[in-house]
Amino acid sequence: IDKRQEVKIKKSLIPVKQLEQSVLFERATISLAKNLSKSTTGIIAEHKRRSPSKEVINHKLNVYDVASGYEKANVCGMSVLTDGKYFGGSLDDLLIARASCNIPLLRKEFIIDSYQIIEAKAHGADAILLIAAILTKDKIKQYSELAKSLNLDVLLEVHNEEELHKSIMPSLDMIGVNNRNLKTFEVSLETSKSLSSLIPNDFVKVSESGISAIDAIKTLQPFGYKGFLIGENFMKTDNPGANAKQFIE
Ligand code: IGP
Repeated sequence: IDKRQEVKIKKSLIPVKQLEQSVLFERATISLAKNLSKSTTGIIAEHKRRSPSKEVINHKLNVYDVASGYEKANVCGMSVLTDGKYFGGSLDDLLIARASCNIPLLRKEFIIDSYQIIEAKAHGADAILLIAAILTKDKIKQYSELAKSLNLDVLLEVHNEEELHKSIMPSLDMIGVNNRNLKTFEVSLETSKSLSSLIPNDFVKVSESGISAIDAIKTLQPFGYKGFLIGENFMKTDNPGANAKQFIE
């Protein structure tokens, strides 16, 4: 090999037919939305190494330990960042999480193509995230209906009233309000509070980001929130599972 020559290995996509024939594609999924609606604490615990707002959250832990720790803590589900560019995650993380626990897994990704939904199922996901800020109403409908046909739950993420109004449709299971402003990265629980009454009761309400204390959950529950998506607060510690457990007991 000529060392001066930079060799770029492009990861080739697995054909859809092959994904559909994988063992995990046949797996019976577990409903994250149902788990949340039955729970009193409703924690969705995230695996996140880094983020655009924080270069190092945790680069030391392996996904196996994090996933089994979360399962032991009795969380309702786990969110696995598969985006590499901004969050340092991968589809391998999702596969390893699947092999490590039996709780519902959410594929946390910027979904902009139906391929990623089939890919999610074939890598062991139980639920997908759709982000209203980057999708048209038609795409939200198309992707959520595809997910439902594969028995995947859909969490639709909004930041404001406009995104919420364009998105409400029967093919969604959960509506998540992201407390983090995508432009400034600032977090405010007021976002969850102010949008709560606009979310119809047939969806499981989830509050996302910036939750760092049980008090925040207690504050948001009266607004109808059943799910709480927590990443950094757990991941910045050496033992995310043990930390999550403190939120539950
Ligand atoms: C978790 P936090 O502040 O607890 O680490 O946030 C989760 O809400 C956040 O990672 C997130 C996210 C997203 C990441 C919410 N929506 C969309 C990537 C893409």
